[in-house]
Amino acid sequence: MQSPVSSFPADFTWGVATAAPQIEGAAFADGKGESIWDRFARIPGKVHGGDTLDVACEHYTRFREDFALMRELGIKNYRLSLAWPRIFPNGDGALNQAGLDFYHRLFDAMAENGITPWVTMFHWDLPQSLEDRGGWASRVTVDAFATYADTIVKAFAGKVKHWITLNEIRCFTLLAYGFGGKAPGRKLSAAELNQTYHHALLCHGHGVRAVRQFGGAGAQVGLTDNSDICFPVSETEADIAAAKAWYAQRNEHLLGAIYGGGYSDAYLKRCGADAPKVQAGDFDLISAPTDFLGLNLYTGTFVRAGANGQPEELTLPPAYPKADSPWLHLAPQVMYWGTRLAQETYGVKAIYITENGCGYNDEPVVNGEVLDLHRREYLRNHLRELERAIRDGVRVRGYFVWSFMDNYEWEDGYERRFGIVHVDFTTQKRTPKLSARYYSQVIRENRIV
Ligand code: GCO
Repeated sequence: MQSPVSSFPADFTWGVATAAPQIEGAAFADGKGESIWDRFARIPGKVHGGDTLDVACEHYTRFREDFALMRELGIKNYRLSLAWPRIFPNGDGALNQAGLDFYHRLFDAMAENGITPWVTMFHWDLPQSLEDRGGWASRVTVDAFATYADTIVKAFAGKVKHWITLNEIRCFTLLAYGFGGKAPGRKLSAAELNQTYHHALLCHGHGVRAVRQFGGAGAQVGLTDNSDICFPVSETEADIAAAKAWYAQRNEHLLGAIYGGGYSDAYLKRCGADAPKVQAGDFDLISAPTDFLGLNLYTGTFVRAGANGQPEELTLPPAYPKADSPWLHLAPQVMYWGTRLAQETYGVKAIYITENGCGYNDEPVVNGEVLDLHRREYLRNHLRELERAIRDGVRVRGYFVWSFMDNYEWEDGYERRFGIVHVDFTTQKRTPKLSARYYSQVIRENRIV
């Protein structure tokens, strides 16, 4: 029986994603400055096995091989990030031309393989020199980012038309300066932490401004956010209303501020004396229109209408299925609700799933194969929910798998593998997994197979 022709829009963008610090290696080559993750990884106990970014996937020298493999797999869109410390070793001040030259080589090699770059300006690898001057708690970082953004957009405007300003503000602020589990591993006061969010929003605004000023005709720009996502326990009116209320409140300080043109009264009331300090003109920058919203969707929270009419979060039972990443509970409906709530709450013009995938301490290569059926099923089930959202009118324009290849999974080091391509970190041999072959077919047929 012919399977139902479920298909995605004809111009749907299929891609894969990585990030400079997680794959490049060459952590100190050709003038690159130290990043906060280079420093943090060397603090005993912070990263699994003491793994550092020094070698990673050696993408710095193996990028031509990697792009040839992407072409073989039929991948035509690639989300990567630029390493700020490779271009400004101290974050500001002297420019390192060798850093710009490396990324020119990268974009040229992508073009030779028919691959369109989608470039994230910042993916957590803050130059250590800026951290030494206050990091995200200091407005010095905002001024430095403005110059960095101008520099890279001017340099690459002829080769890059799709820009993402920042990757996951929560991860480099709340998790890094609040809980302290990510670099630089600090624990600031509530007021200081709220100020890091504001500085991040300002940098997002500078990224948008730089693309509008120097990006050239047809350039597009947006933020990639790991919004707090929830889904109604049952798809009843009451539970859906509870989910909408929960979602709006939990994202009020980031997406709410950007799309709302400022902090809501409710948020400012909740912050009280710890509210961010805002300067005149800040929100003209922060809330400038963007072309799309990037969403990194992995999992979410179950919410229902509580007895008192307030949203009630439900705690997952210990046996609830999850990947090897302890936070990654398997809930494919995150793709439906994560996109639908964003569109209904903020009216976003277009949505790209800039990351979706699963981390496992994967199986070894056996007879030249890695039968990651768990990852294949994850992709298939999540794409089904994404397709449902599109059918229901959500303006989803593309999807990027996290990740093209196994790489440095931050504090989980190299043990946790998210790639559809296996990397042997001893030999650097790449082996497409079963999930890569599956994804190739999805791209080729533009439908869930
Ligand atoms: C993130 C980052 C990626 C991670 C991936 C798996 O979303 O945390 O963008 O760098 O590696 O999401 O955790």
